[in-house]
Amino acid sequence: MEKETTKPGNVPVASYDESQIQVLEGMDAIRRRPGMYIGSTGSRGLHHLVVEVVDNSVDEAMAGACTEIQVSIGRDGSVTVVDNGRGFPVKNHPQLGRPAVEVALTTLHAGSKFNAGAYKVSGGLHGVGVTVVNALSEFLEVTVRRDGGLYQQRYRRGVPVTELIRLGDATGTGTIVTFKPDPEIFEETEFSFETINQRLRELAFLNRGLRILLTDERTGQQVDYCFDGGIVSFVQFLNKNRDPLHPSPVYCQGQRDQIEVEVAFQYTDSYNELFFSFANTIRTAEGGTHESGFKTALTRVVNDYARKTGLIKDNQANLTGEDIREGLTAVVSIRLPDPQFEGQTKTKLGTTDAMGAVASVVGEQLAAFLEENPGPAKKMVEKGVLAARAREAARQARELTRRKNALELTALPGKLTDCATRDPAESELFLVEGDSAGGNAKQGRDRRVQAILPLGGKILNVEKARLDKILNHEEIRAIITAVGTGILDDFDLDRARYHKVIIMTDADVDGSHIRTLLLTFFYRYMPRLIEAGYLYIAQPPLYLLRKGKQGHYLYGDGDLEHFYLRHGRNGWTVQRYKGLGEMSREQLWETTMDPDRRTLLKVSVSDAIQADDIFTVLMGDKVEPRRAFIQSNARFVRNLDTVG
Ligand code: 0RA
Repeated sequence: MEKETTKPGNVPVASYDESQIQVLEGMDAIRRRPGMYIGSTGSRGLHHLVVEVVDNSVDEAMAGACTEIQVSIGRDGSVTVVDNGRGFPVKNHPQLGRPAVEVALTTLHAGSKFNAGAYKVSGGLHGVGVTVVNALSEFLEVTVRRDGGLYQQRYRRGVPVTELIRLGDATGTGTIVTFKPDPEIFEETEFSFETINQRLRELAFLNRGLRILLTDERTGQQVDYCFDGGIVSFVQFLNKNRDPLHPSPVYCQGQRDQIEVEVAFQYTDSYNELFFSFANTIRTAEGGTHESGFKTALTRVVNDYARKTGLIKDNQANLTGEDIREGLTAVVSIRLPDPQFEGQTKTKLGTTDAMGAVASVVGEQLAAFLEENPGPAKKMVEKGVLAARAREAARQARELTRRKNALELTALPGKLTDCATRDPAESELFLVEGDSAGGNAKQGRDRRVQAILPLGGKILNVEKARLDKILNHEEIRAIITAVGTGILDDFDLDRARYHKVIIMTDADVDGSHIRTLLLTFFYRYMPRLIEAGYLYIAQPPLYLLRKGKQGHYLYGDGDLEHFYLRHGRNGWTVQRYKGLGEMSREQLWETTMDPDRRTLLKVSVSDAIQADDIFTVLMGDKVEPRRAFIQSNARFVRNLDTVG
């Protein structure tokens, strides 16, 4: 890099040619290693570009300078983001002699904002800024209304192809960015309405009163968000398929030093905890200090209240945090300058002061709320007391699920036919529907690396049961012991006995029901097993076609039609497999179990809210949403985001 001369009286030395060379080099660096800046060049990285651009507009909203953001997905594969913020500055950068907007879009770490101290999304977690979007776009066009004019500039793969042109006069301020991700860089260039929609909805909840519109010009689909209730609306939205224990969410809000704190929560009759936390609107999936601050304050204040009112007696132990959070849906959102992110995925807030700030705001305001609202207060405490009782009952059952020493190896379920190897990395556990299919699988398997656990009886619906009942259920206990990791807080991925746990059920209604029950169980009790990529769904064939010595398996629903179109019906006989039990052990091996020939779907949960919705609706108490959901049940596995 050329050094700038900053001695007083000196004219900046960088000529246009020089800075252009630097831009070319900078863009080239980003394009050569895109993964370093956006994580991946698949669908995730592609959508990351949209987030980067929108975050700049959200920063304007957080600065109080923007009230509306419009996003549209174009038919040509582009995305346009329009805001009514202050607009990118257009005046020449004092040292570089180029328009500030051009500098911001062509220089890494130019820091799109020069105003220190403001709460920022951009430059936060992702932090790569709009320069990276520019570099990775076939074209990008920025249009600015500012200083009484309308300005525009175009770039190709990050390099300016026009000057910043003043198109004419304009009133007001704002920015429009249109970009088209470069197919030379991205393997996947098709935007998902749902993915963008989810993030924009979340942003609208987190920025009370900010209007966010999304239009998909490919389909005409459109949404328009503006939540005057902010995160209170967020909690109500999360609870839309649950039954709340008190009419409206509790809301606490305040500021301690530089940290703004907002918390909203509401109890429901479910047994799950649903918790979302954010720092500067960035989702902190791994939690952190703000989450700890909330949990500590909640536990302390609820226990204090319960003692004071006699709901727990002097000789009784305090409720634990886990007890108190049963059925809790909560959103914690804080804003702070310069947040520190830690953890494996950099989604854990590390800023120490956030703990005290949240604990102080919640401690003070929740205590007041409980005093003033004895009805809801009693419901919250009673829920915790019931959870505590269930926990006590569960304790013994739970001990059984721990596998810490060799002795407990003998406690492996009797129905498990284990594999020979003791190396989890190459071990696979098949959870097989039905004893007869289990028998075939046992005989057909590769006994060195494949273990079989047949599931005979009914699988319990974990969505409708407390922990003690779940842990007393034979099939579930067998699964927990076989997998070896433990569950919930006892979960330890390092104890996994298999790095592939494969659900193998019939391709019929019962089979899909059992699969859903199992997925629900894993999602609620071993979510990190899913995150680790250890959970799979086997794909048994639906049809066997035969003609003389030829045989052909078909796996998809539409495949039969497709096959006939290609080969004609002539002489082929069709056998439809209704269940795994109808296949011989050789057939089961060659179609579904043989690592060299099978297809497995890996289960992944890309969106926690959507996954929660699916399980609450499918497995919960409310009938009407379930009926509506099942009508579009074909989308189920796709919604779970299973990938091949
Ligand atoms: C730099 C400084 C200022 C605003 C922006 C950039 C800005 C960037 C984007 C990107 C999309 N929308 C945007 N809106 C604003 C602040 C300028 C001032 O203080 O007036």
